[in-house]
Amino acid sequence: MRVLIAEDEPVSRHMLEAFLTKWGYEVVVAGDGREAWQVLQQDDAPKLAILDWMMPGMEGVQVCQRLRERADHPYVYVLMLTSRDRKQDLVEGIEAGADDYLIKPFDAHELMAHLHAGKRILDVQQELISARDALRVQATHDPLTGLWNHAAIFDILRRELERAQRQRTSLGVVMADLDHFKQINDTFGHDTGDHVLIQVAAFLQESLSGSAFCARLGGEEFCVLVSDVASDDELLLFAERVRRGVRELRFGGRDQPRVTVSIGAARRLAHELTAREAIVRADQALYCAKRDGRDRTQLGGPEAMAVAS
Ligand code: GH3
Ligand code: MG
Ligand code: MG
Ligand code: MG
Repeated sequence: MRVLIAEDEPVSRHMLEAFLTKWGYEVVVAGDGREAWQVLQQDDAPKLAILDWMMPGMEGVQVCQRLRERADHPYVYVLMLTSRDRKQDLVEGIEAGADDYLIKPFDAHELMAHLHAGKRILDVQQELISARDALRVQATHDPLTGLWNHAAIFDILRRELERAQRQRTSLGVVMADLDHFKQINDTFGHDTGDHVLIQVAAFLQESLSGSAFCARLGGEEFCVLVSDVASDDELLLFAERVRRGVRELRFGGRDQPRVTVSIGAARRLAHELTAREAIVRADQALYCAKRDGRDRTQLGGPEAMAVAS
């Protein structure tokens, strides 16, 4: 674990550094408050800081105050060192956001115990953050394929539409539904069906450029959002690449299943459609692709009725 030591007094600083290094901590040293603040602003800054109260330039309390004013940064646990033992000073330190304090001079065991307490709190906090991140992933991703889920892709769609509007670009909405998928389950079993869904999802993800998002809407239906699509032809080209790619996928096994996909795609020009309208338009095109024989791409929209198969 990395620990910042900010102490202007050289003897005290060296002593702290020697103890912490001996106890297995990785130490970052600052000779005054400004230097400490610079270290704490870096990416991957230490999460535990020992700050001397009295330092030239910027005092430990001020560093602490600045730390607590920042939003969206990992929490830094602050152990304040002070030689002032007046009650009012300690209150001021804690009010500034210090988590703990030690009054100088202190002995090594005391310091060690306080560091352990800090580390314990940081560990608990890390567990909470990991649990929160895991919940966030669960809430926004499909567990089988790892793609975005239905709710998440609608949020992304709204965000991307706003961005497209600002930048006056257009956005492509691609709906893809596997053909006769029920037969795959019926013929090869549900596990093979799952395997096919996972492989199709992986293929979709591979086909995407950096500015595309892919979701499993449910069952055997997928949605891809493609940002900055210059023309209907470009969108059709992308959709066709997906359709042909799915057709060529091989899933292993002796009587290996083959699968095709029907695609409906719509391009949303700036100011033209709401999120719902863009989805409906792509969905209607998908319906037409199914109706007209499956394994084909249909472009939706009043002006574009291109079809490929
Ligand atoms: P169409 O070409 O008209 O789309 O026919 P289809 O058989 O693909 O469509 P239908 O809606 O009749 O059936 C979809 C099937 O997808 C039925 C359901 O059992 C299967 N399915 C849905 N979710 C899963 C899943 O998570 N795993 C597996 N293995 N199958 C699933
Ligand atoms: Mg000092
Ligand atoms: Mg289907
Ligand atoms: Mg379906």
